Amino acid sequence: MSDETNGVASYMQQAKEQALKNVEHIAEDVAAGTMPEGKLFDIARSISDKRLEELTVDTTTCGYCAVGCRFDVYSDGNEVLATRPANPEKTPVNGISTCVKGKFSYGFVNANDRLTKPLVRNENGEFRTASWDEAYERVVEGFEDITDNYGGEALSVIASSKATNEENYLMGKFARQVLGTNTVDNCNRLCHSSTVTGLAKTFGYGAASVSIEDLETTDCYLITGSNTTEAHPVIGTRIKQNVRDGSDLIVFDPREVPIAEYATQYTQVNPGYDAVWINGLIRHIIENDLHDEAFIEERATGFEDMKEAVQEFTPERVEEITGAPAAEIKAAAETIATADTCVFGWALGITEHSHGTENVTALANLAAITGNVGKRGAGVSPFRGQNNVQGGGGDMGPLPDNLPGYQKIENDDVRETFEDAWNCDISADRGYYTTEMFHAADAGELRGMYCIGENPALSEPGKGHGETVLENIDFLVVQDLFLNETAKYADVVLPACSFLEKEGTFTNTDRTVQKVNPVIESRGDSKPDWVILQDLANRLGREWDYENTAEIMEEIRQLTPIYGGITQERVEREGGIQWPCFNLDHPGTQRLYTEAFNTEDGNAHLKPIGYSEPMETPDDTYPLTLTTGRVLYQYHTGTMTHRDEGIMTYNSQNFVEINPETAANYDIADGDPVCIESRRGEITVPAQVTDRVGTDTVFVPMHFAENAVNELTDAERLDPEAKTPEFKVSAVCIRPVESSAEESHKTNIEPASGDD
Ligand SMILES: Nc1nc2c(c(=O)[nH]1)N[C@H]1C(S)=C(S)[C@@H](COP(=O)(O)OP(=O)(O)OC[C@H]3O[C@@H](n4cnc5c(=O)[nH]c(N)nc54)[C@H](O)[C@@H]3O)O[C@H]1N2
Ligand SMILES: Nc1nc2c(c(=O)[nH]1)N[C@H]1C(S)=C(S)[C@@H](COP(=O)(O)OP(=O)(O)OC[C@H]3O[C@@H](n4cnc5c(=O)[nH]c(N)nc54)[C@H](O)[C@@H]3O)O[C@H]1N2
Ligand code: SF4
Ligand SMILES: [Mo]
Repeated sequence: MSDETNGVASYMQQAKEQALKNVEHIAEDVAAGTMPEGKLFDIARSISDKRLEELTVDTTTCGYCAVGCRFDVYSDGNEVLATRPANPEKTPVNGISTCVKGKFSYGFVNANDRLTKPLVRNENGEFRTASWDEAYERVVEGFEDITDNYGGEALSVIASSKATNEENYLMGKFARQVLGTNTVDNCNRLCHSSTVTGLAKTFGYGAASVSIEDLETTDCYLITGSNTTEAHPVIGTRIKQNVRDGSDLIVFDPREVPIAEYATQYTQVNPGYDAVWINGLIRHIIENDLHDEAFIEERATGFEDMKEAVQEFTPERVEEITGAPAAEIKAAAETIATADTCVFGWALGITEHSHGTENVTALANLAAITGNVGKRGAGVSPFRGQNNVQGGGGDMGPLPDNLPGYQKIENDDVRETFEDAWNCDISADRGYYTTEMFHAADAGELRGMYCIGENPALSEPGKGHGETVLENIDFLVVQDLFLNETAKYADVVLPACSFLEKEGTFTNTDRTVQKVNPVIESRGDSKPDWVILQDLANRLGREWDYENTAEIMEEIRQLTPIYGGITQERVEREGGIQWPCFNLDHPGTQRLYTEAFNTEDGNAHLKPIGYSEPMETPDDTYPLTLTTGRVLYQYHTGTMTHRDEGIMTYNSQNFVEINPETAANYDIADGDPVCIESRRGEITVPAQVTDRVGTDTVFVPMHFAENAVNELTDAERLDPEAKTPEFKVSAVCIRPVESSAEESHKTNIEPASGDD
């Protein structure tokens, strides 16, 4: 074995020992306790098979979630052989930590079915491989056909939050300049768009105000609707360490997710009533004079109206509606209001609702009235989702209503700036949001779609509806690593490079822009997204001549004030820069709102939030509430993680979490197949009987194409402002598969007693 191989093996051994002592975090637990040992030593062995001089080591940023871990990747140019902690100066967010996905989940890179050549349909409607030339010609014909007959506005682009900032900037530019449409959106719509709308109108920026440092040092956390240890593992670790050192952790969640096990207070709530209990906390704080009067006086407007709106939410009423005991409402309110500093952390349990914007606004109200914004250890911390949804999905402006840097499309000066820079007309009317695109296509208003690095056939609500639309749309181009479920409906499929094969930047959940570097060669004939976009733009009559992604970042910098000081060279040199960074001498902004909020008058705008409930509530026929989400080992629609053998050893099939009492009532045992039915459809999956969920709630993950949970969710129920779907609430009934639907409805009305 070479020294290098010994080094890797010994690192793996250290990780294992460390985890066995149970002092680090879940990722190490996984590395030691649950990853197949063979896998670890495969890596060591595969390195020993190589000659040391054939190996390369590069630092890059993880392409899974928005924590933004950086690490060194060892490769032979072809395969990812191992990842190891990088020089801490280059890893401002994660230090030496990573989770199981960043560490191991690279089986997808060289999967046999990785797309390596473009595909087009033959005369029989089947895919055949094609040259890039032919594929580009087909795309040009398809887009031009629609533009000629219906105008550019009949075309749409779904941009990819997996891709880099530079690529997403070009996706927005391509939609507006090349196709002539404002209908360009991305997965933020299914995710945190209600965070963006809620925070933009209260504090100004649709982003976390805090830094990782605040998350490590605060005296108190309110974490709600975030399965932090599974979805943002490295942040979960930081929180657990700080709690171990004495800070308070309050968790409100319908499921007792792993972070709740570390909580100083865990309160189980019914899904869909968050604004109610948050208002309850606010009321109790004001009632007991625990609010920060000086902060409100100096830095906020709207306090009186907001105070008036929360009056109805007495602890007793909150208990009745949400299931959270009145005493726990009071206790949480008092802990938060008396802590020196508090961080409010949330994710999709707050946002994926028909009133997600109201939930977020209520949280912003709570943060402001307790004076917990704009100081060290305090602030709002939405944990963003995809690796680059903050940057690529938001900051870069592939959005129907915003140009880069959240500059509003309806603002004449903004449009003029971009019309001059891009030499095109831009309509002042916003385009369709992703969730609206599918309805617009249904109505014949959208005729073509260019879907880049997203899998809406599985990830959009109401799977059946989404698939029908994709099947019927006149022209669909899919640009991806794989022939995913969406690509199956495409007219042309273009093979893209993954983050491991290209250069650019990602922006993580605390606004840190970090460098992405190619660590292996591109697969087959695949190309980076920015190269494909440039080739197509030029074939469609534009003159793009970017030689590299640094040049694209330079254009972004000129047009986007919050990125005004960001260059790739600076990002690489400084390890990471947090926006806003207004010019080349600006150091970046670790913490937002220290002096003023980003509103016209510089104040936080408190908003009155009244009663809200889900658009679909349980009834006799559908008596349970289904909530959906994630597990640690899997990622989204599985395109990447399902191709990793090690990952699949641990979690390879769908399941439904059912409370033991509920399971007993329906005569369901652990592992039994259970049919779950909603007004949209039904799926059958094995039961996982667990008291993690309450008796009226069931949970199914979103990661599996077979028996996909989005058969059950609804494309119609959307947040009125953000248009986020109500993924976290659907009324369902369940039955063991043997019984018929009719019997089950009977059972649901009068569940069999558990004592039988
Ligand atoms: N392993 C893994 N990590 C990921 C991803 C992945 O697919 N796999 N995806 C990434 C992406 S894009 C995103 S957006 C994030 C998502 O990160 P999370 O939002 O943490 O992930 P979810 O599993 O959707 O978890 C939602 C949480 O909300 C709770 N919840 C459900 N309904 C309600 C409710 O009505 N109210 C409240 N208060 N809570 C509720 C659930 O019990 C769960 O704890 O994860 C990112 N990280
Ligand atoms: N029921 C339910 N549904 C949900 C959710 C939920 O909680 N419950 N969550 C929603 C949320 S928050 C999200 S973010 C969405 C996620 O939904 P999607 O974004 O549709 O899911 P992914 O599986 O991440 O799809 C990303 C695609 O990009 C490809 N890809 C990866 N890297 C690149 C690249 O560099 N370039 C290109 N061109 N392609 C690339 C992958 O192969 C994959 O096909 O799902 C949403 N759907
Ligand atoms: S926590 Fe997120 S960014 Fe870090 S290694 Fe895991 S998936 Fe990657
Ligand atoms: Mo997401």
